[in-house]
Amino acid sequence: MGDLARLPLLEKAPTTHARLLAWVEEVAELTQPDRIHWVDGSEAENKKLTDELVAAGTLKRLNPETFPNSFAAFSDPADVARVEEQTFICSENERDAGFTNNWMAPAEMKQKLRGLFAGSMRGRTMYVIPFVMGHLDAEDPKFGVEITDSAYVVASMRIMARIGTDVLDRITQTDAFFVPALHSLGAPLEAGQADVAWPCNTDKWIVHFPEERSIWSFGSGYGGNALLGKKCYALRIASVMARDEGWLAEHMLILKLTSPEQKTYYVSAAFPSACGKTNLALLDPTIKGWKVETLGDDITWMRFGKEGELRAVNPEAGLFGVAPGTGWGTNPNAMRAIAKGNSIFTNVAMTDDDGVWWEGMTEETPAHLTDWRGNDWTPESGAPAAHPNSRFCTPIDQIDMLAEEYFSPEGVELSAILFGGRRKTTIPLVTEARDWSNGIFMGSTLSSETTAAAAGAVGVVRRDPMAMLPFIGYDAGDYLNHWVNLSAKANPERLPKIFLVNWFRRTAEGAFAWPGFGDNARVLKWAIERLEGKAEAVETPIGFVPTGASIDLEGLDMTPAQVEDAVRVDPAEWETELASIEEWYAKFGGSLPAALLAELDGLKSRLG
Ligand code: GTP
Ligand code: SPV
Ligand code: MN
Repeated sequence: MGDLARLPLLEKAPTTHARLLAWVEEVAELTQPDRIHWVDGSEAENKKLTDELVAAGTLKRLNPETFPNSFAAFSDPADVARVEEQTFICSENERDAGFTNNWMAPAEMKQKLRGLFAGSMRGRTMYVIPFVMGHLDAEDPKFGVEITDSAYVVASMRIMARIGTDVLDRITQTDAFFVPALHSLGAPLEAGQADVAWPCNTDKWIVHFPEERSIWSFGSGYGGNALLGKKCYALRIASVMARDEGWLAEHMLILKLTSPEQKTYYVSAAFPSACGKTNLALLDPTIKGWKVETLGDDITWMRFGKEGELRAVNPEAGLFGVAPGTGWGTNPNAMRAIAKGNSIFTNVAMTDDDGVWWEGMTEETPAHLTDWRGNDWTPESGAPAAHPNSRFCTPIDQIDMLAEEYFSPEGVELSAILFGGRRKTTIPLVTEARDWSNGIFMGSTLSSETTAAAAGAVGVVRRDPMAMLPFIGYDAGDYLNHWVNLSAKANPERLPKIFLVNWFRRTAEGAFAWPGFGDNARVLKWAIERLEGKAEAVETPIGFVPTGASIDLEGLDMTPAQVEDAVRVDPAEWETELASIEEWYAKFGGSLPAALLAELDGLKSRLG
């Protein structure tokens, strides 16, 4: 430790890990914080931090009777979502970032970032958060350390990931590799300068160095930009690790389904941001005898096991869910988890008794609220009271229907994978892929209307391969090749069946063609019955869709003819779709796997 005496800030460091100490020292020298705090993850520490955040005006304490130990935060109105335009993959070679990512040469980017981070923590505390994505007892635990100058980030990371002393001790004892994840709000405080409730910078940079496996995030306090264990590590950096190590890091939920015969099935599903993962993961089935439990709602790490089975784990410890649309009617399991407290809400509306509210939470709209911008709000106000991308951040173990397998580092064997998007037309409610390769094709051509989860236009249809468009940490063609090549490790008998779903199709009158939410259990039931060879289907050029009678409609005000409408494959719509898929595939410039090009040819000839 001799050398460290140079830097009094590091004298009390609770680790002897040389690389970690050197990095913390280097960052402190660059960013010039007033203090360094090593986060232990304890309750006492969390209380102190949240008390300080309340005093600073960043957090509002909610009514302890209705929302115990819970807080609301309100962001700068220009810092409400992920910023894809400012997200970079800085691989050594531009080719390795691929056409779906922004790229800049690493040396040039580092220089730019060093300029931005220089002195960026002045007047603030620099927090050092040791964390692990996945289980501490995993065979090969994936460690990270986030340095941040935001206590809101510390409090949120404590919910979303396993953090603190246990993790740091393991990093130290095993001299482990960790991903250095550096975050600054980019809002230094000069002597005497008053702070604001939500410090941030108009200049935002979310940068990944895949070869170095490091992350630099500047200027934003919003979840996906600032909680670096989540999208930056567990998807972008992890997807690169997964490419190199032979596994998959995916934007997927995991659920467990138990049939009336007490058979269990594990299903994962990839939908783009704000397209229904959390809601499906926490599904409350409307059909008798079927039970759903959850394992994860946003990120899944998958690998083929010793017997060629596909195993999945959730690397996260919390939910960072879209608030609007989450209600007692649509998602009671999420509501019950939230009601237990220990949550942080961001950009929701406040009720007059210090509770929170958002569109869709209750059937009745309160007569008066304070909206997410702090203004008086009534139902006549016109604009939504909560921001469309407002979020709840809640510990996953507060979910009553959490499957016990969540706690097992070995993960669960998947029986089915769903790919899904938000499309008003064209894409049927559900389509079963012809086989595994056809399923990968469905994933690779997945499309969805954009949502408020990312800054930019909403409602524009874009291709979003495996719902990973904003999260693939390398070349998208290489990523699809990786999916295809990994299949060689599979036991063909145990490959999951793949389905394409669309809860968002509209009728000619513009209404949702399918009720969604708890009724999605009826689609899951059909999928499971297909695995068991029990349910009927009709072959179409794009795959197998249910017959009107094969979907269980008991207790639902819907006819088999309406189901047929919801799964209709319209030749004119598919002519347009095929052209759009060909345009999409052309962007890969020859780097697509032959198996997927063959799938495209097959689709073309079947469509005639
Ligand atoms: P991220 O956390 O951004 O990755 O989103 P997500 O994929 O987990 O989406 P989430 O489940 O939070 O749903 C997003 C929005 O879609 C919410 O407003 C939901 O109410 C709505 N939604 C979810 N499932 C359904 C459904 O089956 N039908 C309809 N109509 N809307 C749904
Ligand atoms: C998403 O946008 O897909 C999210 C929210 O899950 S964030 O963590 O902000 O990316
Ligand atoms: Mn997500």
